[in-house]
Amino acid sequence: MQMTWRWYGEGNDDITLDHIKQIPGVMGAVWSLHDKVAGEVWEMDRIQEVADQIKAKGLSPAVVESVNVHDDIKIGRDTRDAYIDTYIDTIRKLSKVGVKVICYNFMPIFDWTRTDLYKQTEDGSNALFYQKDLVEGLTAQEIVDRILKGAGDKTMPGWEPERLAKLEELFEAYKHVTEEKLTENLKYFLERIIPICEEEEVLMAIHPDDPPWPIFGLPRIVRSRDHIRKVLDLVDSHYNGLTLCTGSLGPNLDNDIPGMIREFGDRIHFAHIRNVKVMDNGDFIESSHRASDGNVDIVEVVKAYHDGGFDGYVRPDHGRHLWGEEENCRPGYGLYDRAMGAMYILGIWDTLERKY
Ligand SMILES: [Mn+2]
Repeated sequence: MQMTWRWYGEGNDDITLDHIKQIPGVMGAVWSLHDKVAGEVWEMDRIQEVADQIKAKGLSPAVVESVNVHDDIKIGRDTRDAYIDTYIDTIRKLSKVGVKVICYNFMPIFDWTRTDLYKQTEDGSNALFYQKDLVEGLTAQEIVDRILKGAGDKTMPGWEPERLAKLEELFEAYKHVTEEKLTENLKYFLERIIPICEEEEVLMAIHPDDPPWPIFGLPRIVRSRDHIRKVLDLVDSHYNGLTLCTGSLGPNLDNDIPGMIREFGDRIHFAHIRNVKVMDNGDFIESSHRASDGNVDIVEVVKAYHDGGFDGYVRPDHGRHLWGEEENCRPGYGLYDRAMGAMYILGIWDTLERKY
């Protein structure tokens, strides 16, 4: 298991590469060109610049999260081929600087969705929260306004104001995109990019839908064991793989996450590990990584990876905001709780490594 840390880039993240280096066990920075919207060309000099910054600190730039997929590809419009060509161009360029894994998602319109970005908890910390009846009661526009307002001046991947300004238009375009159609469009995309990934030795790792159920009538196709099996079978290549995110799959208590880790094994190229506490009414909050603090048994998760000899990349996904850091950090991406999460994961792993 190779521990990494998501980094938003120079001047775009209060947590610097120097901070990241001091977290025990972290060997890589998970990065992206965060100013790029889906479908935009990634210039080689910009890619080189960030990869060099990361390497200069002795860290690996092997994982990129994300290269976002343009809506036209997900909708299946005629214009998709040109956007796929651009995607392929980015894969080839990333390969040149040592990128081994690209994390992406195939969620229509919305990326991760929450109702509160800084929900107060009993111990005084705060965390990302999802109130089920609120999502069911509000319009998509109201949720967008709520999230963008909560984020203040911070940009958030998946929540680009420029794109979401055209919400009505986007919903109209997705009107006829059923779960089957979205799956077909993913297959079309994968059939074109996976041969290039094989050539360039870049592993694709699709991220599950968050939360793991359809919202606002939009289809979601990566949210259970059966969905994931289907996606991996669309193109049966090692390069068509998975980012297994325990926090995204976790709010559906029917998802047997350690079971999925054992089943999907070497098709998991990137492990996102975090915990969620699910309430009786279906609401959930992001909790500390500790197994007893939430509904995801993180000890079992790490043991499943260990039993399978997992040598891929992992990161503590989100964390709570502690000790006032929410003033300066992106929602879910504070320093303290994620650093403790990394240590908790490594603590379990190191214990399993011992032969008592
Ligand atoms: Mn995740």
